[in-house]
Formats: sequence, structure tokens, C-alpha cells
Amino acid sequence: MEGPEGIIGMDSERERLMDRETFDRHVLDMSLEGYTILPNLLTPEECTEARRELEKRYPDRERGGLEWLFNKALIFERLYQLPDLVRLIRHFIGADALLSAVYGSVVLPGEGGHALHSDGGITGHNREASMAPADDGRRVTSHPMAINVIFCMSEFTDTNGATEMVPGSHKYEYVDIPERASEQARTAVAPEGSAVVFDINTWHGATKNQTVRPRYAVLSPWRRRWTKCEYEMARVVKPDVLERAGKEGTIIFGFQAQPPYTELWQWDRENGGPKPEFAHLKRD
Ligand SMILES: O=C(O)CCC(=O)C(=O)O
Repeated sequence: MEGPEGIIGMDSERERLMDRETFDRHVLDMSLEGYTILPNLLTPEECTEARRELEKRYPDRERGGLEWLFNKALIFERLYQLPDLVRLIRHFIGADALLSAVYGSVVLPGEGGHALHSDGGITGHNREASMAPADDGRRVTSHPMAINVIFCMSEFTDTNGATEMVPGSHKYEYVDIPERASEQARTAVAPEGSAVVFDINTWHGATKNQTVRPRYAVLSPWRRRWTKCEYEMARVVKPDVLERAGKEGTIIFGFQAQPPYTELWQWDRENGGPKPEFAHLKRD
């Protein structure tokens, strides 16, 4: 496992790595239940700022207002620079894991409920159309193929549209909903600033918001390096955002994961492009 110097954003006392016992407990929860909750990753001030940004962008949600949030406000750059979170993600999907997307999820009063699903059905290994006859209708459950993270930018309560999770459903072999999933689902009650971290296979969904205030969250799914992300992040990320991500930015945003479009001897794997002497071969 990498030490603190190998993890971006390690610049304050608050960001020290969690102790081994706590880390092991989260690992066990992930393995047995398919999810865990990391509390206090973000401060109340950071959550207030994130909510303000989400609220401002919400009216434009149909035109991507809540997508690519890392490019839109500094606060969202924090979400891949949290050492405890990055450590847990890498424990399950490798040190070269890729950020797949960062987008907002707002549940307004009266919205939500009856929303159970597992992720990766469109762009991941749970895509039904991608299953081979020899798979016999079974998805990959032996290892986590991807991890999703829901940041609670509001407190998550029993009544405000918090996400519910079906414990153990990450090990359910088939793509259809497991029997008794709705009875077994548990609401992820958590203070603001927490992150609900889960295996892409775990069935989950927003519950109904029975309060008078919106519930704010940001989702940041991660993928194994050798699978496809939801966006071509290396082409999406703005240069200044990449710069601020430090030396790990090229890993997290998938520059190193890009397949060569030159012959191998002309390709710089570190930076994901033609070597300087072949710069004339660079595409867009
Ligand atoms: O916002 C939530 O509580 C869940 C959202 C979700 O499950 C999704 O976007 O896949």
C-alpha cells in the first residue's frame, strides 16, 4: 500500500490516513456488505460550498449542469484528493484506478423512492448486452470491478431521500434484482461530509424525500484501469484542474490508460500521447 507521500492532497493534519484497525473495518464491511460509510471526509464549510454550487447549477441539469463537476468549481476537486478514500478505493480496484465521472444528485422534496438498481448496466460489466452466452446470465462477483462513492453534501437521514443499500447484494450473481431486496435495504444514515462507498454490484437507490428541503449528493464512480470509464476523462479534464491534481492526476484522469494510436516505440505511456519527437502525430 502506498504511503502518505504517494497520495495527493496530503497537506494537513486532518488528512492523515486512518489507523489500520479502522481501515480494516471498512474493508471488512465492503467485503461482507458491499458498502461502507466513511464519516467526516469533508468539513461542514466544504459541504455548504458544495450545496451552493449544486443549487446554482440545478436549473441547468438537463443540459449537463451537474456533470463534470471537477471542471466547474474548486470544491469538487477535493473529491479525488482525499487520502483515506483513495486508499480504500485502491485497495479494491488497484493503485492505478481511474476516476470515471463526478456528478451531482439532488433529491427534491417528494422525489425519490422505489429506485433500487445496481450500477454499470450501461457502461460497465453489468451491461446485459455485453454478456456472452457462456456467462450463463451471471455477472462478475468474484472481485469488485468498480467502486462508486456517494458524497453526502446534506446530512443523510431516514426521511430526506438518503440512499438505501441492499447489504450483501454485491455477491448476487445475476443481473436482475435479488429477491427481497426492498425488505432488506438499509438507509445509509450519515452526517454531512460522509461518503458512502460501494461495490458497483451492490443494489442501491435514493429513498423518498419526505422533508421540505432538497437532499444534495455528489457521485464519483471509479473504474479499473483496463475497463472503460463513463467519460474520456483525459479529454474532458481542464488543464488547470489536471495541474492541481498533482503528480497523480495523469493516473486518476486516465492519461496513462489511453491505448496508443501510434506504434508503441513512438508512444509515451506516462503521459498518454506521442513522445515529444513525434509530437506531429498528436491528434486533437
Ligand atoms: O442519489 C442517490 O441517492 C443515488 C443515485 C444513484 O444511485 C445513481 O445515480 O446511480
